[in-house]
Amino acid sequence: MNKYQFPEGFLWGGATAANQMEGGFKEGNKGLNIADVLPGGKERYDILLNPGFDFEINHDKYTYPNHEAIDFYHRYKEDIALFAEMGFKSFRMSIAWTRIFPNGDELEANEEGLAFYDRVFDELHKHGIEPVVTISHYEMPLYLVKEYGGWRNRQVVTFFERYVNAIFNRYKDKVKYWMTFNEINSGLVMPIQGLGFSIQKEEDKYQSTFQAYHHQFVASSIAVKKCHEIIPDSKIGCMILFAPVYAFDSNPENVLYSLQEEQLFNYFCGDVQVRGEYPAFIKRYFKEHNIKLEIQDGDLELIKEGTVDYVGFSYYMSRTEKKVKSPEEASQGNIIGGVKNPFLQASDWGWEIDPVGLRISLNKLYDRYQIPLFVVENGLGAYDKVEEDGSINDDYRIDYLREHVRAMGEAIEDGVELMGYTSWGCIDMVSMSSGEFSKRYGFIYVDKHDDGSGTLERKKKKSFFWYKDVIATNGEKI
Ligand code: BGP
Repeated sequence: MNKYQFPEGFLWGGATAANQMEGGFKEGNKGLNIADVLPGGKERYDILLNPGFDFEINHDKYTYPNHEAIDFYHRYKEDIALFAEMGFKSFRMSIAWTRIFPNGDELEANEEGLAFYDRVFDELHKHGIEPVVTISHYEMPLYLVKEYGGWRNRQVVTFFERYVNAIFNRYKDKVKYWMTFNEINSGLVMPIQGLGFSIQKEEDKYQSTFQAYHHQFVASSIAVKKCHEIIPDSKIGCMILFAPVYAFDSNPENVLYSLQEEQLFNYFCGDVQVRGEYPAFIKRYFKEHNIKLEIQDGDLELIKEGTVDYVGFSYYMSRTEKKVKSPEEASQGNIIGGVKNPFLQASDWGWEIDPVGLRISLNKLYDRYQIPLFVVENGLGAYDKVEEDGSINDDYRIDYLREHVRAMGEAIEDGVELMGYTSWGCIDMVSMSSGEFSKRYGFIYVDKHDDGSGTLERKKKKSFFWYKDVIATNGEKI
């Protein structure tokens, strides 16, 4: 068995998002955000993928698991101590924009929100853990969604600039690793979370989507430039949902279709954020979909100047494509679609498990961009069982993670420059796509259930001890 050589200083750790773990949804003057109005359970998935959501809370019909989540807001010390016990070198988290600017368009930042993250960063540093912070992780202020139409509206760029100014200035001595928008390309299929709006009936979805993207690219470049100015020793990356696209077979039509899907979904946003310009292939797409971007003077220069230092990406699955497919062939749970891959097994939620796909992704991304990569999400959502003696024997999760760590080791051998690995959901929390607690990813079990019951007590799973060894040996013992 190969022993892998992970670089010295490799950022092993875990990843989370404020809206899925903090709870305290109205504490410390926090305003409501998109995640606060998304219901728990299977309905959430339909809402995310279909047009016409009204962004209202309806307690008669739904539950809202993100409101309390796993209460990291009050329990962060205990949780960070557990991460430290596993030996985390880094911890990926996000700042909830609405803790800092409750509505989003205020002129002054909310001191209570700023102070909360000071406490969290201080606690991480006390344990020698480097924070890796996502600036916007599916938690746009609800007020900006309702009053301004989300990222469709150019004014939001100004509000975002105010937000990044506030956090860069406040945390310049505490946070050196940043990322702009979580899974920025996901807005192509889930505009609610990524772009802050739901497509309306009469709306031209292509025009709105890509105009909103243009605003986000401008905002991302502003953030990158400001980050470099205010925190010169920082690194700021983009964050892409990467699912490599395979052609179902060698029919050239299917190969071409897969290439086009890969360009649009996997590369479009990264090309703008890493290379600093709109890629050639998108011009034809814009023409065919009658998309005419409003670009202000100076935007393209700004995009050219504000390119990222590294590519952060999430990796859960690959995607297999065919130009013409019947409903029976469709993959069951893959968010981005595609057809079933006969060589792969799927998770309980239908996500196809493909560790080799991670090695392929790392090679593809590095070949294309030649800047450092960072796997900032990867993991297995599964049902866990607490045994009578209190143990949780999640060997399936260990198997999954081991194969993905191997794939990274191989990619490093292939020559890929990889900064770190923060596996998703290092502690159980609310699922993004289904709003369930029962879709668990953690090394740490949280006693909280889909019906809202549970003590919130934390327990170490078997994978906790496995990951501790992986980190202690810098990936040699997996
Ligand atoms: C990514 C998101 C995360 C997340 C993860 C797992 O797409 O960035 O927020 O939760 O996927 O997805 P889920 O929670 O739906 O299983």
